[in-house]
Amino acid sequence: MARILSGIKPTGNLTLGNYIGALKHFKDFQETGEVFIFIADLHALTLPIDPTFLRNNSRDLAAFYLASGLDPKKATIFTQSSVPEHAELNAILQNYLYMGELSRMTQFKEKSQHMKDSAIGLGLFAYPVLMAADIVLYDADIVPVGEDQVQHVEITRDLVNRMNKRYGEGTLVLPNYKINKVGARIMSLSNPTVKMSKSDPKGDIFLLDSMDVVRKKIMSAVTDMDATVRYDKENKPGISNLLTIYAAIKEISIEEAEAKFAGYRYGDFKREVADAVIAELEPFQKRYFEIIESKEYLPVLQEGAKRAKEIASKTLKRVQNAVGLLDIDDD
Ligand code: AQP
Repeated sequence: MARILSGIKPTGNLTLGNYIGALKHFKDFQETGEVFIFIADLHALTLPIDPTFLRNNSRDLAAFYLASGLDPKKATIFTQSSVPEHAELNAILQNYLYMGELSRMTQFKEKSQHMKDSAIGLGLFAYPVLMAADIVLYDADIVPVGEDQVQHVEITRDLVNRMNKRYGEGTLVLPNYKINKVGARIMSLSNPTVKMSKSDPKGDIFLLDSMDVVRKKIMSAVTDMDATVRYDKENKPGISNLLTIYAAIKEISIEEAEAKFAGYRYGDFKREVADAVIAELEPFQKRYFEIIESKEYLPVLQEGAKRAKEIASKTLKRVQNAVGLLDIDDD
C-alpha cells in the first residue's frame, strides 16, 4: 500500500488555491493508500507570525482537514511540532543539502526578495531541509502538492539519492510528487499573473468568506476585452483562471469546461463559476463550524501525533544508525 504524505502551513486563512491544489484531493488518497496529513506549523515560523494568529490558524486547519472529508480512522492527522522527530531528522539532513542548491529555490527567492539579508531567518533558507525530513520520516512514496511545491519534492529526491549512495540503498525511501491535472496553480482574481496565496491576500477567495463575498469577488475578477470564453493562459489569464477553477471544482477537463461555456457572455460565465464555487464551499463551511464548535479536532490531533510518532521514531533510528550515531539502547 502506498504511503502518501502532505501538509499545509498555517500561515493565514486558507484560500481557494489551497483547497483546489491540495485539500480537495486528500480524502481520495485515504481510500487507496496509507495517508499522513500534517499541519506544518514549524514551517509557518519561517516568516514572522503572531503567536495567537498561528495557534488559531492551526486549529482552523485541523478543522478544514476534517471538513474536507478526511477520516481520522483512515488518515493520520497531526501537527508537525507534536512529533519532535521532524526537528531531529532535520538536524541530520541539513548536512547533506548545500548552500548553492538551497539558494536556487524559487520559494526562497520570492519570499526573501523584498527582505534585507539581516531580516531573513535561517529557517526560510533551510525550508527544503525540513520539508525533506517531513517526507522521508514517513517513508512516503507519494507527495500530493500544487505546482509551487514541486521543486521542494525534487530537491528531496536529490537528497535521498545522495544519502542512499553514501549510506546504502534503503536508508531513505525515494518519494514522487503528484500534481493535479487541473488546478495545480490557481491565480489571484485581481492579478491573474500571480499565484493566489494566503500570505499575500490580494485577489484571494478565502474558504471562510461569506457566500455573498465569494460571488462578488468572482463577478469582479479581472478579465480582458476579447469577450470570448476560451482557455489561453498567455493572452487571457483571467478567463483561463476562472475556467480552471470551474473545471477543478466540477472535476472535468479544461476542454469540457471550454465547450460548456462556448458562446457565453462574461457575466453569465462568471455567474456559473460563482454558483459552482458556492455549491462546493457552503456545505464545507457548515461542517467546519460544527467541528470548531465541538472541538472534535483535539482528540484527532492527539491520536494522530501518537500514530505518527510510532513510524517517525523508527525512521529516525534507521538514519541515526546509518550515519554512525551511537545507539545507546543497542550497544
Ligand atoms: N494558488 C494555488 N493553486 C494551487 N495550489 C496551491 N497551493 C498553494 N497555493 C496554491 C498548494 O496548497 C498546499 C499548501 O501549501 P503551503 O501552505 O505549505 O504553502 P504554499 O504553497 O506556499 O501556499 P500559500 O497559500 O502560497 O502559502 P504562503 O502564502 O504562506 O506561502 C501546497 O500543496 C501548495 O502547492
